[in-house]
This record gives sequence, C-alpha cells and structure tokens, in this order.
Amino acid sequence: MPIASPAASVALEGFELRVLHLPLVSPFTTSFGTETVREVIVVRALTDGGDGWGEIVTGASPLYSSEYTQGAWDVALRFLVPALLERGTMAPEAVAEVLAPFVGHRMVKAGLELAVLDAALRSEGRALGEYLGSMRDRVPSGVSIGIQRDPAALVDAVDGYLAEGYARIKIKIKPGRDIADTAAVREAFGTIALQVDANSAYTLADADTLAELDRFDLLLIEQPLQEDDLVDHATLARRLRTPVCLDESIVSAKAAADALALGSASIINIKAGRVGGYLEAVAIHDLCRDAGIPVWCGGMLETGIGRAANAALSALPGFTLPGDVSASNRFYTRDIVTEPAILEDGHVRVPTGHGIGVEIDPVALDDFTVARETLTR
Ligand code: NPG
Repeated sequence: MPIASPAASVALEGFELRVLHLPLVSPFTTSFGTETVREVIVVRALTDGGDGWGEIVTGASPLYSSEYTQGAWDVALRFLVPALLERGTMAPEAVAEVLAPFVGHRMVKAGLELAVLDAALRSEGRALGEYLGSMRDRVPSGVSIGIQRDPAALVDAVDGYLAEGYARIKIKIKPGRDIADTAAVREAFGTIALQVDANSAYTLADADTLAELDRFDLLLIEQPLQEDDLVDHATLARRLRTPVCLDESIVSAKAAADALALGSASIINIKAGRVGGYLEAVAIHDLCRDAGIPVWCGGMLETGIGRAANAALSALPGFTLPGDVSASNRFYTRDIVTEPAILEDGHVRVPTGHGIGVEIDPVALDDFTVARETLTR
C-alpha cells in the first residue's frame, strides 16, 4: 500500500556531507573485489525542525554499480544539494521529484531523501517504520558471507554465523568458486536456508554450470548475469529450477515491472540505495506484492543509519524472505550510532524511536570522518 499519511514539510537550511572510513571486522570478498574498509558518505540535513540523517551507500570504486564515492560527492555538492536548497521548503515525498531532472545517481538521491525524511519524521514524532507501513516489530536476520580462502574456510565461517543464530545464509559465488563451495556448505549443514549471490559474474554461456546448483535446493540465485541482461536472465530462469532473484538490475519500480513482465526473476532484492530511496523501495514492494512476487531487503554494509532504516523497510508485509539485515557487529566493531543493531534470537529489532529511530554517536562519527563539506542556503 502506498504511504498512508505523508510526512510534514521542512525548511531546508543546509546539508553536511562526510566521507567516513569504517574498518571491517574481516575482509569482505565478492566476485568484484575485496573490501577491508567501508567507505561511505553520511548526510546530515539541517532543517527548521531539527537535523535528519541519511547514508549514501556508494563505495570507493564503481565495481558494484557505476556509482562511487568521489562521483557521488561531486554530484551531490554540485547539483543535487543546491537543487534541494533552492526549493527550500518541502515534504520528503517531494525530494525525488526535485532531483528527477538529474539522471541516475540513485544512491545519492536515496541518501539525501532519507536525511530529509528523518528530519521531517523526527519533527513530527513519528517512526520511519510506522510511516513506511511496517507490520512487525522485529525481522529475521540473514547474513551475507564473502568468498573465503577455500570451501573448508567457508564452512568454518558459516558455522560461526549459524552459532550466532542467523536465520539464513547467503554465500558469494563466482566462476570457479561456485559448485564446490555450495556443496561444502550444504553437506556440512543439511537443510539450512541457503542462497547464493553471483554479483553479475556469469554469462548465459555458463548456464550448464549454474544448472548444477539446482541440486542444492537453494532459496534463490541472486544476479547471475549483468545488470542490463534482463532478456538473458529470462532465458536462464526458464532453464533453472533454482529461482532467479535480481539485485543490480532492479534500479527502479519501472525496472522491476519490466523484469517481472519478461520473466527475468521470480524474487526481487530491494535496496533503497540502488533504487533511489525508501519511497521507491516501497513502490517496488507494493508492485511485487500485487504480483505475488516475494521480496527481501538487500544490504550495502550500512552504518547504523541505513541499518535502522533497512530494518524498518524489512518489516513491510511483502518482505517474506529474510534480508541481509544483519547485526552491526557482523561488519563493524564500532558503529556511528549509540544503539547498533544486535541479533536477538535470529532477529533484528525494528527501531521505534522518532525518524530512523537511532541516535548518532558524535565522537564515533568524528573519529571515522575523513572529509567533510557543508552547503547552506
Ligand atoms: O549485509 O550489508 C550486508 C551485505 C550484503 O552482500 C551484501 N551486499 O552484492 O548485495 C551485495 C553486497 C554489496 C555490498 C554490494 C556492498 C555492494 C556494496
């Protein structure tokens, strides 16, 4: 269902942007590379109703998508923030429309929109979850595990996360690190909820290999082919018994509708950053729900800001599969919020405080900041 009751308008007085470097507890390897530090941009909207916080989930390099930190920084300060400040007073629902003339840069738009939304909801004393249409007070928590040294090391890693209580395991795969890794996990742990993520590492020529995954009864295979391969994904989906789920390809509600019409996916991963914001994310949720397509919330190694918002989004009724909404300590020893997400009985709680429902730890924020810029009206 669309947002039941719109948020208040706020007068925008300025935006502070910071680049943060957060060390990861262990290296995170995907088919596109290894990260040891999460580089992220934190947004603070300065408004007449108080501050609001958002997060731009671009990484240091354009490897997952075309967006990356320095590009995001430039487009935000040169075009997007000035456009918002020029408009002055607005409801959060108008942010996307003000930014629509600027092509792409969805992660930047999402971070700016979240900051304005947080400020507006805090000023009204409303929680983001309630605003978005959350139906649950906690959500099952899945964990995403990077490619390890070898299958034995992967089994050890999975063992540790299962012991912590994670409700679902996702492993990263790439050509040459797929069948044996998946077989090792399935053999070691039996019928656990298991899925794989290829991050676009294959082509249709790999269909025979990917079909070998069918014997492992996976929940899904995520984004096997390139971002713009909707037709090839449809061809592959007809060939596989494992459900195909799209991540990188789903950049908007329109892209989701196209993918469903073509039969490119039977499950969709929703990430607010990738689609341009939490409101577009709700629109995708709604259209998938109407079509009977399960969705789940993806993760981008968010700080406590995005992690809180993702928990709220994941509590919408169409999120019927566990998301990559893990505890903060899955990635970080120290977060930038005072109450980082924790795992309780395999679940993460949906914050109930005003706005995103978590408070910033100003000392941690300063400690991780490597660049900072403020634009005011
Ligand atoms: O739990 O936040 C998390 C990480 C989930 O695997 C995860 N994210 O491809 O979905 C992905 C991957 C990712 C992370 C992609 C960071 C890009 C940047």
